[in-house]
Amino acid sequence: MNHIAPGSGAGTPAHGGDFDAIVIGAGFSGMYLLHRLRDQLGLSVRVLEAADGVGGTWHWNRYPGARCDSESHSYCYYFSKELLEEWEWSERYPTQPEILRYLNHVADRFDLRRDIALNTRVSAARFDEAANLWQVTTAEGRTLSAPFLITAVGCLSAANVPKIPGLGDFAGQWYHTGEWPQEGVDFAGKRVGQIGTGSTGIQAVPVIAETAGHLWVFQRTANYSVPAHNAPLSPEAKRWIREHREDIREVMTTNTNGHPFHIEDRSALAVSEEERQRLYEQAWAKGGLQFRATFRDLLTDKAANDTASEFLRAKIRSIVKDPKTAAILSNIDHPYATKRPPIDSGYFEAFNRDNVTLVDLRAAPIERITPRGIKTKDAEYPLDIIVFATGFDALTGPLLRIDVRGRDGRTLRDAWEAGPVNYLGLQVPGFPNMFTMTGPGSPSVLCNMPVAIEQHANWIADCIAGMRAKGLRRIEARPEAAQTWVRDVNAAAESTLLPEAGSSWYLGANVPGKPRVFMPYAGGMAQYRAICDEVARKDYEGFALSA
Ligand code: N01
Repeated sequence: MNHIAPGSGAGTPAHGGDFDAIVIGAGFSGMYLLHRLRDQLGLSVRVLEAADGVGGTWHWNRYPGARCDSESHSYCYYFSKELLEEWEWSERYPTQPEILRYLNHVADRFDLRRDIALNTRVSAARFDEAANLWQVTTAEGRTLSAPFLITAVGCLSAANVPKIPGLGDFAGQWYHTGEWPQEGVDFAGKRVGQIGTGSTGIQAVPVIAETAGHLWVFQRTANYSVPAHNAPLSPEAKRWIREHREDIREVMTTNTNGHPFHIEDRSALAVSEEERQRLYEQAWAKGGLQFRATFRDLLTDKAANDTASEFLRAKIRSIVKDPKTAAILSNIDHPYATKRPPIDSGYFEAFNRDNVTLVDLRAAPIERITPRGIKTKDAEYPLDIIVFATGFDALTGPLLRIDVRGRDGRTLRDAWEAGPVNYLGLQVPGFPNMFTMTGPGSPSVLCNMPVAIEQHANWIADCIAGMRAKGLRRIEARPEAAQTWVRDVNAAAESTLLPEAGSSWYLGANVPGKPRVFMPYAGGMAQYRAICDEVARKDYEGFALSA
């Protein structure tokens, strides 16, 4: 069956387009949107997906050690009671293969595949104002149309391979973690160089080290990490999760971060030194992202944050046996959690292995890649394989690599030249009927993603349903509402320590030439949800609606 063509029996919708809605991307976002729009609103929908399978992030990120840093019972859909009841996670943090199995199960369970066109990369999308239709063009040159376009392209899906001179001459193999070959990579006995020590790199190092002949880890910015303490879920844990689903959902949907825990309502500075250390040790022993929640002011008060940062630096020094390596790993230039805090399974311990060496790029930057390996200012490292754990052109990158044109042919690249401008992270002025799922300006990456995704998909679906009920055909963010929102997004970031991490991808700092703007909304998911609900209640205040 040709999944690009309208489904049989669909007929031509009254608006003249091929479908009622086109969704770009079949990850967590696109799949839930399809279910919401098709099965609950009765719309004809086509999802266009570049990969040869569903899963988005979890299709592409197959690098060694890939697993989610959210706990499994929170990293899933909550919209369906039946789905929740029939799926059981096996470990505290789900591996990439297990998440991909889950998403494939969802695709089958809700019969989604028949409306998903795989191997279909969208290259351009243009709004035809007279027809009130988005014309969406694929890389193969086919064009489809629909009044609504929803981008569900992911926040971290445009791989960032740094332009290091000489890469084309490298005689070995190289891979980016976010575009990992499906057949895997054999590191056995190989000389491997890994560039990057973010969440991905920190997951990959201990696993690559298990089989590599030697692994050189090229570190530019040192990073904190807290142990994940992953383990299989015990029968008791599984039962507890089963019996507390509603409580878990309640916590996840009412707190600031979408995770199944609350941030403790106490200041790090209001307890004695002894008590503080006891609480940090307790959080360290528990492990995971919850470490951030030990005190309420870790992200708002530098002095409070210093106590956590110093605790974690001391942990690195106590784990890593070679004092020089420990010093480079713990020489961290930003407050804890102002970059996305990684969690790990034996990352710092890996540097105690004979076959792992840390290379300090702050002391001797990479000059070029040679046919033999990586050359820094000090030395050349002969390598068989280079792993780029160098992250992504986050949030705006996945949207801007599509040639999106709104009213009057204006490009999104133009509209966002100085950084993303939108209203609620949902719509860009000048781009009517286009919604951006978990785009910049929404909590997205600062929230447990499935929670952010369900909130956005529900809001968008309710909005479209409301429009149809009233016979409205067009919705567009007002420029003044977007300007105010951009100010609010900036103000929310400024009220935290988050902008203090100069090299953060939240700021776009990892991509040369990208505007330095704090992109996600840092005011918290609970507040954001309330704002979105209020806007809807006030007949979509800040949006222009027309028939
Ligand atoms: O990417 P990153 P990531 N030369 O941008 C370095 C999510 N995630 O893929 O900091 C040398 O964080 C760069 O150095 P610096 C999660 O949201 C989720 O690790 O720019 N080094 C940094 O060390 C995460 O935050 C899970 O100085 C260069 C690294 O590469 C996001 O994905 C798991 C360089 C990039 O770190 C991105 O994480 C994993 C250069 N030219 C990831 N360019 C889950 O659990 C870059 N670097 C769901």
